[in-house]
Amino acid sequence: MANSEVAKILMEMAALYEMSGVLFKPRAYEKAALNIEAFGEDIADLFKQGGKDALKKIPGVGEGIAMHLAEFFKKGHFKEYDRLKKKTPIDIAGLTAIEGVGPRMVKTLWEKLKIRNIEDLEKAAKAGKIRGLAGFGEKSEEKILKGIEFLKESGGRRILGNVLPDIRRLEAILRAFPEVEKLEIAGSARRRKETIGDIDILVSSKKPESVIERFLALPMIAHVFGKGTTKTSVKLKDGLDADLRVIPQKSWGAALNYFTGSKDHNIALRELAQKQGWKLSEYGLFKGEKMIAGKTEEELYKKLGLRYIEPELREMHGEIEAARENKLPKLIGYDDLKGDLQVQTDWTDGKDSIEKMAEAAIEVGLQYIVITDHTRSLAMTGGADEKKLLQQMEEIEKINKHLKNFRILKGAEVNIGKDGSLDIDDETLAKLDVVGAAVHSHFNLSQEEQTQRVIRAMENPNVDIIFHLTGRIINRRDAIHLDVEKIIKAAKRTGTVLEIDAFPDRLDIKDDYIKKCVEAGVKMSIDSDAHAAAHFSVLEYGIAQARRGWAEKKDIINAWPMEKMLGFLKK
Ligand code: DGT
Ligand code: CA
Ligand code: CA
Ligand code: ZN
Repeated sequence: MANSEVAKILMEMAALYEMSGVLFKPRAYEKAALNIEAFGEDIADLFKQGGKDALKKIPGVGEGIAMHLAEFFKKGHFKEYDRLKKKTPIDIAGLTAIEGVGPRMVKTLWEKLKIRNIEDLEKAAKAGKIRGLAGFGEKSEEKILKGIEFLKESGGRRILGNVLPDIRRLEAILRAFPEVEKLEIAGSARRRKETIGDIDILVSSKKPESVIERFLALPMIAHVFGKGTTKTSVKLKDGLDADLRVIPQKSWGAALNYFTGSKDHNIALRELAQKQGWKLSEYGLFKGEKMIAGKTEEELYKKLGLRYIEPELREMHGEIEAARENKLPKLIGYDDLKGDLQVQTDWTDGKDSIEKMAEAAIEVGLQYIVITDHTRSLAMTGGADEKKLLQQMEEIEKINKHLKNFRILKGAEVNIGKDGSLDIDDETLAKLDVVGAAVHSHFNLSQEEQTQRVIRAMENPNVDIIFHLTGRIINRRDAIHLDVEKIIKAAKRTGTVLEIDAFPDRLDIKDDYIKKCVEAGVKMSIDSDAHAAAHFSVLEYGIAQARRGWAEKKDIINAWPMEKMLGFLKK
């Protein structure tokens, strides 16, 4: 049971008390919840070691709350919570997850319309019952329906690439506050996970209360869940939750490390500290009362006998051992790509011309791109047949004549049929510089059939790369069933490259598979899958994914100069 989960339950109790009209308790529970969430030790452990009295060491936790928590840790539930839920059987967490819905609104909805959960609310809104309530109108009714729709689509977690630009805008605004000394976006966003549950903003300042006041006055704040003197939790207007924590500068490194996570990585570090008889918390590394490290993350790792571990690696995939033995990878950098091997144009379903895509690629600092329009069997995209491909090759040669220090290479995204056959003849494929092949249909075959199908495509001597191997779309479509071990072996045997598709909702292949490729010596590419000039910016997410999979420059063929990249491909 994580501290954050315990905090959530106490937060819910605060809201339940609020609805029953109880005085004082809502604030007290809210305060305890915030302190528990920010507490340096796992409070379930704390209870195991010191019992109920140990829990009272947590600020804001008195006899009453400690008693409830003790009961909770022993039995998995507790009477007071059960009683409140029975009296007010409302899914507060669910309802407040909807954009624009806060506890006060939940209270009104319950009192006036007996709305208990998202389904009730959706029904009432569709029946036009919300607009009649005091303080609501047709607009708020519409907004609630939109919020519910969105929630259903995303399952609550947001795709990093869809929100990171907004997060960066918010970051820039906060950095400009005069009281802010240091600022970093921590949590899963700093680890560059595919999806994030919320944003964790860490600030160091001598005036925490002013920082919080300014933050809460920003126009993008939709709702305030809780507010303390050094911490606040809010919902932003775009539906994302954000936690802001303000700490003194001397604890910067320890706090940044703690709030970056992952939680399991934190726990492993804390255990390393304990083995030395030290104590690690978000305030620092302590020997008795004395702080011995924690002003910077680098210092903290060093003191614990470790090399510095990049945030993308902090997932307990072996990084602690590797850091101790100085065997961490030298991760591919965010500026290391020289080319892009999957680019669509207006010859098929892309938006922009070949020239325009080349100009945009030059703009972001690339030296080469491969044009890889879809092929014949994807008729809805205007997929190319042999004739159209040959025409495009001529066109590319013409454009290349006008370009300096940049090359457009000829390629295609060939479709893999149900049996692993390709929809373009070998003679034409042999004329292309780079051939990518991909699955775009028959997603439901058995693992055996699916694996054989892809391996057959790899065995074609013209196929250089498998694009977006598993076909998954995050939050929308599951991966096809593949025996990835077999695929990696076949890739090694045939010299086929596996792509990391950088589109934020693909990121296919995922980090675990990337790590397996690295270990097996299978090479990969990081491609934008751009369908418009603006899309080259997504390469960043593909690089992040590669880093999460421990990839170095040597593992990624388009981090190499063009000649070396071409030299690696099948002859
Ligand atoms: P998310 O938001 O679900 O995408 O994932 P995170 O990793 O951002 O998790 P979050 O926002 O709940 O907490 C931010 C960091 O704070 C987390 O990565 C590690 C740290 N943290 C939170 N709760 C606990 C806890 O109970 N124990 C420990 N050791 N660390 C925690
Ligand atoms: Ca988070
Ligand atoms: Ca958080
Ligand atoms: Zn495709």
